[in-house]
Amino acid sequence: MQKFNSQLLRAYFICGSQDVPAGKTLPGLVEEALKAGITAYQFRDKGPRSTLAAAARLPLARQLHGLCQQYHVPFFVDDDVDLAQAIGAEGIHVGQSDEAIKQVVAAVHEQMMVGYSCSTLAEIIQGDHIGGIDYYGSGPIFATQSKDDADPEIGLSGLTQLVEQTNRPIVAIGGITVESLPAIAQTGAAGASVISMIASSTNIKQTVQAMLAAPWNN
Ligand code: TZP
Ligand code: MG
Repeated sequence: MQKFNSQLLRAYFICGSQDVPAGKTLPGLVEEALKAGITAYQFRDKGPRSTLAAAARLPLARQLHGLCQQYHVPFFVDDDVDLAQAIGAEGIHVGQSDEAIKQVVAAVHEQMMVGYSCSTLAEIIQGDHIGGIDYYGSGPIFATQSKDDADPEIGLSGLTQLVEQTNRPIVAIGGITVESLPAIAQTGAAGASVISMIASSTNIKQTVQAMLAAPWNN
């Protein structure tokens, strides 16, 4: 099992079939991001714009996991413990409305790293009482086009409050751009997790370099 280190949150790429621009493939895009130096990848294939057939989910996840292994980058699965266990993923990410966090932690204990979405003080306080969580994902910080049912934006001030509340590392999510990276880092966040900033970038190398260069709290 890979030991969690908050530096792996610095340049965290999330991508599923619904996020791939025309003319690209998910494996092609993930490999570009890996070459550019992302520190973590999350397979998040969901929502009405997913183009992936159910039967294709496992083989595609295996293929993407294999790519990440070549680059020594941890592979997280969003909200699917069975899939994460089937492919031996390095991590699982759980949302507030996904599989119950306590059950997930119990199931994957000592197998993989665990991330948990917490975007309010109450959620963080509840999360802090649960052992075995490695990091929180908090947001959306800004408006996002990538999630149809996104919660209201918490802004930089909301993110700062969450960071001040907990000792666990927080990776920011939602509407993050190259321009907003310094302000995100200034809140004390450990990194940025992004979909469109990388998936739709015209220069993925430069985009990932900007993520790696921000003054993260780790
Ligand atoms: N959860 C909160 S916002 C979001 C998710 C999955 C989407 C982030 O995508 P983008 O393109 O980086 O705003
Ligand atoms: Mg989720």
